Amino acid sequence: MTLFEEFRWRGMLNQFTHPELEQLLEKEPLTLYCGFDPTADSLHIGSLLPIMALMHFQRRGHKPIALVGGATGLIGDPSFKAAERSLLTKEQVQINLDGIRAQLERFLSFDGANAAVMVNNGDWLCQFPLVDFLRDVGKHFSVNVMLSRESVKQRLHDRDQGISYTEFSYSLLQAYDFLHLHDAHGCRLQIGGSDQWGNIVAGMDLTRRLRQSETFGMTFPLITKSDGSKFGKSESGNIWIDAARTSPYKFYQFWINQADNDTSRLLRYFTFMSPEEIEALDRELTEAPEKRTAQRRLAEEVTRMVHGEDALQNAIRASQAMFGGELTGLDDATLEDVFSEVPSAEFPRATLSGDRLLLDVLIEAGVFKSKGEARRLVQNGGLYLNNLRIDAEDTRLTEQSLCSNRMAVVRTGKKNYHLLKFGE
Ligand code: 383
Repeated sequence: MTLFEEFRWRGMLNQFTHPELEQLLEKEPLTLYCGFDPTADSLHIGSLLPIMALMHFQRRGHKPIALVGGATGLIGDPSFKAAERSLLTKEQVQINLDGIRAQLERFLSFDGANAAVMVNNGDWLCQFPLVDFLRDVGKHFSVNVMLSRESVKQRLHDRDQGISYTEFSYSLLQAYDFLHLHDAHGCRLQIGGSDQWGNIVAGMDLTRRLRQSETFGMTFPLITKSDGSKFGKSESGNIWIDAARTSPYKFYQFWINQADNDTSRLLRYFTFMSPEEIEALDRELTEAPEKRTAQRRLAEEVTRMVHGEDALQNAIRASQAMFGGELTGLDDATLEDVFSEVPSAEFPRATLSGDRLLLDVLIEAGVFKSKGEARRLVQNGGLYLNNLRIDAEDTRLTEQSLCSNRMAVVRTGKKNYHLLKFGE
């Protein structure tokens, strides 16, 4: 299977500039790039598909360049954006850049024959003399062509929004990057989401004009939410790569909760599993959807790739916590995360001294209205502390009642949870 065939099978191919690219990629190693603007201090899963693509290229022996937009991040790409963005401060762009650079490094290999390269377009754009730029670069762009680009159409027709000269110039900067990487690294292909088509073609045109050199472009579909909308970095509901923004548990939950009819597509996009394996999971999805085998596998693969094996195992255990699973070994933060939606109550640490009856504390916490109600539940075997059944009505709370540093999890019946938190 050629790389193109694989991309096609995975549904990752949107548009490409030259049909001969398919054969070229089988013949010789090619240097290619994809750019990421530091508009936030973390990437989100909207950027994960181009990252997967870079990884596919690298696995096949091609050389990927990941570009971070230290310069373009100061301007803001208007492509398919409904409104002008507010400028980020230079300090913020630097912070964001450090964040996403560290994330990108995790996905690519920086040694070996086709080692990946990380570059920052601030290194060549920020010192570019303005008049030289207008003479040497700007002269090759037709405003007429730029005005006809699909990616800015909405902004030109919508008088309320409009577009500043700053954002309108963006595609010149990205176009110059392609030329620069062509010269400095022999880069011949730029990839990106379908929103990047106009910017990619602009760079190819510039390189053709100034170097008489043919370069290539390829785009991938934009990831859409189940309601059809785009995953943008500044829109709410983003799933971030940064564990501090989206915990590995929430990340894992996001994937495991995918609808049956989205899962086949997501397995193809976001895992490196073989067609045989994925087609076997497709069959599971139609024959035994209630098992959710495909979703579980999807969640495992992506969480492992993004957060590593330990975080994955923690997320799996955390996910079982809600279903009566073992709770020991989960830390305070994870428990807080898992039980963020259940009622909770806070008590001083002294409550664990051994003087207090569990049932009294649970009445105080609002779990039970009366002692009678509490006793009946214990007699019926329906009260659990840390998912272990409580058999004795006179059980006392002690330090051993905790399942992490300061939490205890109470369950009444099959799945009614309460979280008890104790002072440090
Ligand atoms: C900057 C300078 C270049 C080449 C590319 C860029 C960034 C590009 C852009 N990309 C998006 C971003 O950074 O704005 N102008 O948020 C997103 N990408 C990738 C992919 C995507 C695009 O980072 O479609 C989704 O993730 O291309 O929206 O020389």
